[in-house]
Amino acid sequence: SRARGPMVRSVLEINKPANTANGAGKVDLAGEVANELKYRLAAPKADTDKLYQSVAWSVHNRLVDAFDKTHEHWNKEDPKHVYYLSAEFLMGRTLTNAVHNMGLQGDYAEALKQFGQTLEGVHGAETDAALGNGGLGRLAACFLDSMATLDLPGWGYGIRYRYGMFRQAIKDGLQVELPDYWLDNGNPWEIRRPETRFNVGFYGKLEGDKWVPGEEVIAEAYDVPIPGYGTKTCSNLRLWDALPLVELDLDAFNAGQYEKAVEQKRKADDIAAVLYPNDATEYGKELRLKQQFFFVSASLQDTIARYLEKHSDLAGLPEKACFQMNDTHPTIAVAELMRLLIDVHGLPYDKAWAITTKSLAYTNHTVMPEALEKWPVAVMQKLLPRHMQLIEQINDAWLASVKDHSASKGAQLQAAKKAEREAAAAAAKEERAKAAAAALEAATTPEEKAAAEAAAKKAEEEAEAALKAILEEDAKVDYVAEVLKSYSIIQENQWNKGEMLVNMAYLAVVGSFAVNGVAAIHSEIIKTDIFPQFVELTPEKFQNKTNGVTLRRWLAYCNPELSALITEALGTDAWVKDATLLAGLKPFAEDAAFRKRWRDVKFAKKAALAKHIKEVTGYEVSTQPLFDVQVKRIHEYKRQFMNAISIIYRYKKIKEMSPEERKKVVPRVCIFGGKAASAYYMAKKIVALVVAIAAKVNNDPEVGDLLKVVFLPNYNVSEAEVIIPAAELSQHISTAGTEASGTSNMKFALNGSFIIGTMDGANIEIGENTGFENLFIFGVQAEEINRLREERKDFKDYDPRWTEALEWVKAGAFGRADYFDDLVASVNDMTRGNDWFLLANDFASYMDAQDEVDKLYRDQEEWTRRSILYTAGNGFFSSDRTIDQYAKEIWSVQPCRQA
Ligand code: NBY
Repeated sequence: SRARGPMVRSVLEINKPANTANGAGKVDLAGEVANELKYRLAAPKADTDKLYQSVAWSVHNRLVDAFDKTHEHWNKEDPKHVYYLSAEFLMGRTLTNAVHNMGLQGDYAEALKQFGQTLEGVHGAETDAALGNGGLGRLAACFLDSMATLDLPGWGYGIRYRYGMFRQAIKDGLQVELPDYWLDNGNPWEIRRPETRFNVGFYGKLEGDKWVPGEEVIAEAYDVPIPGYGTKTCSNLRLWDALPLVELDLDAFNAGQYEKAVEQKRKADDIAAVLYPNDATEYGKELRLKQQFFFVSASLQDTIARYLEKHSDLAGLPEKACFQMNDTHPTIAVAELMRLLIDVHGLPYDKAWAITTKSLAYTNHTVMPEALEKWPVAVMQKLLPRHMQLIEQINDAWLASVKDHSASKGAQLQAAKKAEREAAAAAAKEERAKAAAAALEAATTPEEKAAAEAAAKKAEEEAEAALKAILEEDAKVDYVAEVLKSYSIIQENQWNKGEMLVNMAYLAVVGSFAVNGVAAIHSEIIKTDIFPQFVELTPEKFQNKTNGVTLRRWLAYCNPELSALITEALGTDAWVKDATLLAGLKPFAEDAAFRKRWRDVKFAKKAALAKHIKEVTGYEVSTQPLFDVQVKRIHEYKRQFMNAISIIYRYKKIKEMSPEERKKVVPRVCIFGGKAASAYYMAKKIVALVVAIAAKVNNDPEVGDLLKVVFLPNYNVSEAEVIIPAAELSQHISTAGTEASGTSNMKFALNGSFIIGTMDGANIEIGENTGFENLFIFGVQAEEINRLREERKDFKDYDPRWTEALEWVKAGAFGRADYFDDLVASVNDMTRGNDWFLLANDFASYMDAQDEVDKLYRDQEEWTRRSILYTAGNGFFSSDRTIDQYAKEIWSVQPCRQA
């Protein structure tokens, strides 16, 4: 846990009698905090930790009030709700956000004065709630904030993991993973609901259609109140904990079978124990499917139970509830909703299917084939036999419905193939005729002429026979069956013939009324590359909802200095709720005095980050250089390695320069952060390389402030809140077509940071909003990737800068040459690796873009002018806009606000 702060004041001085309300009917917050300190925590000393907890518990009370009023109102009005089903919610800290959203910052600041403390002072004592991996989980958290702010009746549903995302530390230059004990000091932000419990079954057998589970656990609800900004609305994130039906089997215990006595408890404990720390795949892991089914089943049972308190006919469910499935992780909901409607509530299959497909919607977050979940039928059959049976039934009905379409499409394909073969044959025939004529022409003797004629005739006969054979082979191909297969939810594993898999994305598409991608380019790619056959049938199902981020956390609260400046310039703080107002900053970009103040704020944020860097890494960095940041999960497709190689080249050049030349260098601090999945071999090597570069460069007296490299360990929401406001340049350099959207790019842009990036994900829309002339765009476009990957096998066109830097790593300039060998080979040795993500290919244009960055940074007035345009131009990326679109275009959910 965090370092303890200094002791503030003796509790005796502040422990006034606990009165809860003062004369004006206002709650006496200081008294309440003192009460929490004394009675809930029984704390003898008001140190920073204890004071944080006391304040948090006091805020908890305010949240409960707001929560109860909101739900009373919604209960009375009975509006349609959206339920955001997500295996991940990356909430970060709550105190500052809750206090500000509820407008209580002044009151709590006042209360804390009596303890000699400030809100900022206790903020750091809170542990992050890191129940997510990266962008997908954080998006879910931003969405909750916007839903509440827009007064939309909606809840999040997920799992109360006892251990969230692992804590990353660097030991001997390598990443090590430590467990995240986030619940150690209790959790003031949740309300346990022992009265809200549902049973969830697993395994067992089928007796006809009847499922007799072999194992059962209890799902128990914990509610996390979600206060909206500038509204009384306080919605809910309901997280499920897993409990055993029987905690202790006393008979077994008494018989001395101690393991067996607690077996049920251990099994239940496993379900809600850990978040899978992989942001790409967890192929085939039974416990993961167990987690998914566990929270989906509990959430659906809970919703149906609440629906039935007010309504009797489940046919009306789609008018009252919409379930948004966050990626494929909760898509077992398709089968579970069917099961609940048919097996538990006695509906016929067709009616159940109509309800299901009107209630579910699916968001896709990835095009990486390995990240589209496919569950082995064998695993599904064992863990969820009834669901497997239903999925087969769903698939059969689905395939029957596309039979006619497949027949005509198959016939078309067959005819097209035949025409293609015949056209090719005709062209070849023409070629042969020309060659034969030439041979005849060249023949001088009658013997030669005869031989030429015979050869031509033979070639002709052979070609005709070959065509006939090919056409016969083609005729044997069952095109109709091939087309039908392309629609099947159950398919053979292409890497492991014979193994059958359930394609969860296909199940989601078939079971949903809407499917969306998360940025414009991504929504197009899923239509052309991932689900083209489904688009043919129901184009209207496919939508785009470009991601957004909450401006409360990611601008107003993490950058109060910039916020104050914006509010002053615009003459209002209404931009916090209506981000389009940020456009009003544009004219200020032309105002030199304003630019100076803008720079001063950035400078202050850089100073705060420099201090943080010193505290956690020991490295001392100046606040003068350009702060260049790449923070995100470590992945080959995100290409941190390319960034690292460019830094190595920069370093090498600086060392080779004369003192005169060095004076012209634009100094940089290159900052990295991000976790590598524990089993991701290459990602871990990338972390190690960056750490090694930092160790060498930062201790090289020849380089001094011209270049510093920092790897900030344990990148998480709270780290991001310190890093993003301080960035001047941020890197979003994924291979075009691989990053679905990205959301940190939006946060950086809103905080006035430039973007160096590829034409990928939301970078493109940020370019459209900021003006592409203000971004540093490089690299190939998504449409070229397939061709280039084909050609990469004989790629030789290495930029000399690339080769020079890589040779240096290979030669051991950063130590561990053997350890880095596979990493280097992955991008630079076409026989071992194959540079799948095209680092070598894009390197030259990346370096050129970096030169442009340096050039512009030398002109601080122009740099600042454009930095202002980033903030002014990107109000579009508020998650309020995104959620408004979801509500109107997918959910059909209306605001329900208390007077
Ligand atoms: O979702 C991210 C995308 O990479 C990013 O481009 C996008 O902006 C963001 C929000 O739409 N995806 C992501 O974060 N995915 C995961 O974290 C994830 C986690 C687990 C698994 C797969 C993906 N899994 O299969 O276990």
